[in-house]
Amino acid sequence: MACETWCVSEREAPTVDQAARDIETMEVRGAAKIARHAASALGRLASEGADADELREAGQRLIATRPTAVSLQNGVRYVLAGLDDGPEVVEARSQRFVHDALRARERVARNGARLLEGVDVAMTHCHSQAAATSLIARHDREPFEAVIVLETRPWRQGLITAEQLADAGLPVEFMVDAAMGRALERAEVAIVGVDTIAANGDVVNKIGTSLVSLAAEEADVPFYVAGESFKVDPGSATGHDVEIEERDPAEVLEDPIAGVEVVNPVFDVTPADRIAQLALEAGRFAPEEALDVFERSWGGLDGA
Ligand code: RI2
Repeated sequence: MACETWCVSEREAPTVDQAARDIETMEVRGAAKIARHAASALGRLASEGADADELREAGQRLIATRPTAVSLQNGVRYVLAGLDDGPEVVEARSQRFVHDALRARERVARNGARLLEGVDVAMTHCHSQAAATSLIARHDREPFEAVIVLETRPWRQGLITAEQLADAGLPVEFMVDAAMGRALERAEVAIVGVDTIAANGDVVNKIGTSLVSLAAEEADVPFYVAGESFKVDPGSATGHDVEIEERDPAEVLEDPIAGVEVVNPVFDVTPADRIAQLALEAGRFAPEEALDVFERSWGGLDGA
């Protein structure tokens, strides 16, 4: 399978072991990209003649790599829904998932850009392709005066966003996370991506997102979320039902200090009532509508 179908890099689709390592180490990261990477690996395994048990086991191995982003589970489930029909169908579903996921991302960017119409200064947190491409699409039509990017400890994914936006010609200001209140004295909107949307519309995203939404509420600034609807988890009634991944303390503090326990939760929950609107591939919605959109767009996920 070549890059145009899965588009993580110029390489061939990864083996399951390689994909699992890439995702665990965050070599490949971002909720949508990890889903495409896992789906591609399953497609490759199917093309190599694996049987149903091997494919099921590979799916479990891939899902276990990162527990929070439901996109990963949804991608794997979508592909493996073809198991009873044989490996050719599994391979075809892998290609279809990657294709549809990439098309969804383009549509999210168009809808995200619409949310940002008329805004001079926007702000974002972490690195989300859905949020970044929304900002770029909006800037292409109507240039921003500034886009403020928060650093996003501990991995500093804000740097990836800053570079991506600057490469696309956007005027970027880079600030540490603790400056978010100050940034919101100028920013007219905040827009972020999402790892998981709960059934009630709560959003689980990179640690610090909930604080951004709270600061935005305090500053009377609309808080928007952009993402593909395969990030909806119908099994989580609220965001607090979603498992929050805790990663290696060394990501926060390289040299341990005796008597100090470092805790590294990497996601948090933003309640639906703090989210002005969601940009999904099907349009712009209230957060509570996301479950319906998921069922309409990815209904085959369960049954097939
Ligand atoms: P896209 C990322 O998680 C961030 O939390 C980001 O907002 C979210 O995935 C969605 O990213 P991580 O993999 O799918 O950096 O929009 O932990 O690219």
